[in-house]
Amino acid sequence: MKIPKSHPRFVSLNIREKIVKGYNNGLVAREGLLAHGRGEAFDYLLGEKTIRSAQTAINAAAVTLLTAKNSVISVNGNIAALCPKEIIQLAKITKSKIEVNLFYHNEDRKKKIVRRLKNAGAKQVLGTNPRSNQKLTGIDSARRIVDKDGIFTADVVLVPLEDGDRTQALKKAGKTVITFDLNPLSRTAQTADITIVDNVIRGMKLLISACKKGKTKKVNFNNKKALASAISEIKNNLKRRASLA
Ligand code: PTJ
Repeated sequence: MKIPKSHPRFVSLNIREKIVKGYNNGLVAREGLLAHGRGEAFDYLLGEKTIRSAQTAINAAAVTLLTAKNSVISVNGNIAALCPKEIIQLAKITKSKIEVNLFYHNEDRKKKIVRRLKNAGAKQVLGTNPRSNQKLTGIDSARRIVDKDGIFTADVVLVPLEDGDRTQALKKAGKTVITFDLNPLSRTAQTADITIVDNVIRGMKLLISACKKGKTKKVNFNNKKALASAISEIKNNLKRRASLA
């Protein structure tokens, strides 16, 4: 559907169209549509803007990625549909590997995601060679299968829009976990080392800009505090609306 520019919800509806197109092209799981809706609701409550604590998290994530020994960007269907070009750009700047890892396991969808990433400029995409399979412990879903040259041996993993179980499994395996999650209350948000409470559509571009600055000096970052700020932001937005109602 072509959204008229004059529509007051033009930006949000356009992002939604990207997910719907991704679903129609076989990249996004049906459940990915629901996950997106949940994200939309939280984005609405956050005021559909990058809040200050998210920018602080982005700066911390940039330093962490730039100083990692072996960083990996994990890609699922939603991310492949929303920001494939940004994934490639970020991987190049931070010398990260790219690995496709799906929650709703489906080989055909995986192939389509790999093709999408390669069309967007990726040279190598891990997670497709069964001979490289390794299992993460402490997780039952298909997501426990990871690439021995990728997530399995990574020190830093960027897992945008992740489920809580795998974030916990990655933490147990000793990885530093960075995530994008619009829901500051989710288990992933609460478990990761650095949670960027922002829409990936906005946040990924800002993360690329922060990485381009090339700063490698560790920044003081406390994830619990950043999450508390995000929750306060939501509370204040609601209070403001409630007082006008
Ligand atoms: O492609 P697959 O099979 O790997 O499946 C991907 C999904 C996203 C369906 C799967 O990982 C899943 O079910 O995720 P959850 O548990 O629903 O978590 C997704 C989280 O991402 C939720 O907390 C949403 O609020 C959040 N979210 C959704 N859209 C965005 C987002 N966060 C940032 N930016 C978004 N655009």
